[in-house]
Amino acid sequence: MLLAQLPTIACALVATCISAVVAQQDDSKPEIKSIPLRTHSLTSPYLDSDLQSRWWDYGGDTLIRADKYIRLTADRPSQSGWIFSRVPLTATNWQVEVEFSINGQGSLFGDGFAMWVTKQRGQQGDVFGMQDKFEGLGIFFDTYKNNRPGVVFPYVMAMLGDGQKSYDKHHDGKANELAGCSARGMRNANFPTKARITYFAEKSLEVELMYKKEDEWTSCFQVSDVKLPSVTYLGFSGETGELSDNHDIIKVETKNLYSPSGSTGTQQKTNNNRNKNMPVKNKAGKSSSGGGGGGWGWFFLKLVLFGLMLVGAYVGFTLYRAKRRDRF
Ligand SMILES: [Ca+2]
Repeated sequence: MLLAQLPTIACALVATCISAVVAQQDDSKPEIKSIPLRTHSLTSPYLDSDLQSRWWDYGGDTLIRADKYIRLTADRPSQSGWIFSRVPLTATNWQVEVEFSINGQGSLFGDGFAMWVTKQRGQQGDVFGMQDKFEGLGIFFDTYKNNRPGVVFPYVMAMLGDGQKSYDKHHDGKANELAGCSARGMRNANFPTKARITYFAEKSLEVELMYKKEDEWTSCFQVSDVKLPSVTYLGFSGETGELSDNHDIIKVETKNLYSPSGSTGTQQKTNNNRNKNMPVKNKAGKSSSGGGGGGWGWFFLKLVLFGLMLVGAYVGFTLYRAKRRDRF
């Protein structure tokens, strides 16, 4: 009886496995998962009982009000403050979501604040409070238009520093701009303003902003082939000149991004093997995955073969038993 059903069972098994393989292959966009990075996040009350932070250093005019904000600059002239992570950002791919507030009394105001993912940390200077000729990524939330005709301010822009290039302050960074967008309404908004920065190593950098209304994200820009130094710290800084504003960081949520199948690169990096598991975009624009290729497809193929082997063994055994029975 069971012997008669065997072909049906075998077919069902094979069909199930094949459909599983097909389903896996159809899923071309890899699923991205995330793990919060406590070491690079900031949330009220920001400080521990010793008025210190285990994971962050801060300096200059930065003032922390435990129930409210990290104030990089107050609404006073010639202020400059910063806060930087103590340990390097070890995720290969990451996302930083920062809630901030730029607010003040004046109808003329400036200069703005910056987010940094740089080799340097906490070195004061005149690029939104940090030193020029940095190495890595600077994202500038520029509220004062020095000289950029035809561009609406506030303006958000990214610059990749190589340790040599200068930030062109007199033209609001135009000379070395990677990408940027205008964000009118970002200052003195009556809801939480946010920025979300997503980086896939050597693949893409995206900046999204929330400044038009609450819970509405606007894409500022997305650029490809961005490569950051292997050791970087996450930081924020702000600066005022003759004109001023409060530049407040309210909350920072940093996540390590990874793909469970391993196709987007996972886990942590060390200085040397940072991108070992990354699909690297080659010049032809195709992705090639280093090692561990085919994963699920192979697994199901092996499963099918194993299933067929079991079915074969069972058929053989049943035939053998039937023959033995015939003999007696
Ligand atoms: Ca400016």
